[in-house]
Amino acid sequence: MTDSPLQFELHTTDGRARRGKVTVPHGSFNTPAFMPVGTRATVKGLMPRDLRETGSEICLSNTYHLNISPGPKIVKKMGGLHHFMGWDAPILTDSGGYQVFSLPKAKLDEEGVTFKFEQKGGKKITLTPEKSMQIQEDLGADIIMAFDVCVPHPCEYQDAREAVYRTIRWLERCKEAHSRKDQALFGIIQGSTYADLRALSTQLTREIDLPGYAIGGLSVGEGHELMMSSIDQTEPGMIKEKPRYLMGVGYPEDIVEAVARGIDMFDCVIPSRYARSGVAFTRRGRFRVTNARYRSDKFPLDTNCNCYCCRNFSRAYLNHLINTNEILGSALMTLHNVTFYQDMMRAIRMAIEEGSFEKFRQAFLDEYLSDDK
Ligand code: PRF
Ligand code: ZN
Repeated sequence: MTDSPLQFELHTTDGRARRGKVTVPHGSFNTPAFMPVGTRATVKGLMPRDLRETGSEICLSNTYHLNISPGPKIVKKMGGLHHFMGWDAPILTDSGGYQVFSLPKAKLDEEGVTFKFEQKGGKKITLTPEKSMQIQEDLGADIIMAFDVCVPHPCEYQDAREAVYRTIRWLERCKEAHSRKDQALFGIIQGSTYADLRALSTQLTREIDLPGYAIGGLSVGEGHELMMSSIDQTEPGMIKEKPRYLMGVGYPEDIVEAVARGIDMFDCVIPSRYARSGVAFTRRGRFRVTNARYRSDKFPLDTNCNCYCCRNFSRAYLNHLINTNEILGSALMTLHNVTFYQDMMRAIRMAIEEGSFEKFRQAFLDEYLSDDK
């Protein structure tokens, strides 16, 4: 036994793809792993028992949103995030950095980020590395993220370079401020799409000893090819024995290609957000169930899927529910899409175990990206 809050076992590799297992205080999850996003301590539309049924072993929540409501002190008083939301398995919280940067009026300096919060009467809130650590300690997730600077795309070289150095200075402050021994702090690599900045950020980040590392700053509008080349400029410099997390990614094709490049963990709102607008993911690609052509379609969303939604309901019923804004429509669509993502992750893990990941990758992408639905 060690006193580290996180254990990573790398079971097998197949090319650059890795099959492993992460163990944290609230349990284990198999990697490559997909983490559904529960922004406000709920994956919208799913009860925790449903979320479990999708095959999800870990979920993500957000410091920024939980800081606004209900506030970290209330979550702490209610026994921590796991108890509060009724999810007893691993949880990761993001630091709030990324969410704050997408606000139009956020002001950034060396200390942190200040923004006006409209709903609280224009009250000013400042998030700093220390504040983010304090909030994340109160929330009590198993894995917490460093407070970083994520630049938009495209970004001037000098600005991206400054963000790399500031992210490192902030990471040092995060590590210094973080005191809970039962939480694993991950550092975040930045560097926009500049090869030398990615290499620099990777090197500077790995010099700070941490239980895991993330690739940030991608999936900000750069597109699939630039995302993949940026991973290629980052992954070779990352520590082999520790988990690698690609933040905010992505579409199924992004995930498969990133696994091929050595990524172990993913999170994204895509399956749940698309579900609520009536978009279903299947092995043959995605489709919009609200389309008139499904109005009397008796088939399930996906004939290959064994989720509660696909076992019991037709596309016609989902077409009706989503088109009339019934909340059950969102719930069933979300259940299906998250199940689809988790089935894909399981297939990925099995292929790596069997040494047939390359074959899986070709077959999956051929079918998924084919035009015939
Ligand atoms: N930093 C943090 N969270 C994130 C990102 C990042 O760069 C991304 C990248 N798009 C998603 N979530 N802290
Ligand atoms: Zn289904």
